Amino acid sequence: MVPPNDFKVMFFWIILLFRKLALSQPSCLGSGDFSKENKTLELSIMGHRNQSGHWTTQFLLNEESQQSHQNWKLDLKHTNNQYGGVNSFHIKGAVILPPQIPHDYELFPGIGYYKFHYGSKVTFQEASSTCNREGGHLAIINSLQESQVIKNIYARHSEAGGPWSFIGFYDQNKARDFVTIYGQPLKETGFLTWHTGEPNNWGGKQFCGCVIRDSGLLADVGCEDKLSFFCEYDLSWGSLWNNI
Ligand SMILES: [Ca+2]
Repeated sequence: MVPPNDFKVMFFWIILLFRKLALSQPSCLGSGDFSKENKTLELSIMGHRNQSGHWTTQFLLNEESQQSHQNWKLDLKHTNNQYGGVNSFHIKGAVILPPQIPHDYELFPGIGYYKFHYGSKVTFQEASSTCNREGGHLAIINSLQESQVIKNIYARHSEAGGPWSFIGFYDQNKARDFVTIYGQPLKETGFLTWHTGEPNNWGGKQFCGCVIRDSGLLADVGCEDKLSFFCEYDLSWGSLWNNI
């Protein structure tokens, strides 16, 4: 069948195929740590206009891996803009598969899973990498309740843990604008209570974040200091959306 002259069909497709996809850690921390797994991603997009003049764009995402797909999360956002006489329709989406829950993280219902690394002292980057290897991330405090959890865990190991422990925020631009390891301004996390006199940028080189044992409150410390640290396995992983 020959389509009529005014019936134009456009067809295009894109397939993106990644094998042994490397899942990077937050780029804001430099090279970070990489975990490798066999994973295949396919994305196909097809657009056409039918005989009644309706444009249809269909897209299909297929993801295969050995990872469990339980508790996956789908986020879709769309916008419709007009600028300079050009109309644009924009769709942004994310499929989030949480890592396996680390077996040695302690659950505090409604708040999160945590592990306190108090036995060995490492730098901020090493602490972040260790948390990532375990399937978690450096802890981010989002509420007073969560700060109390951190403080209570700390109290169990107060001597071994030392007076300061890294958590997941830092001075991104060395301009006193602290953000989480995911780039969220610290003032938007839901908990921003500094220890008395902090942040003081002692010695002019305190660009990473910590929690203080005795108060459970926040302070700045040197990124190359060697400290204990708190890892967290987030219940929602909702903050990952900010990376899209
Ligand atoms: Ca300080």
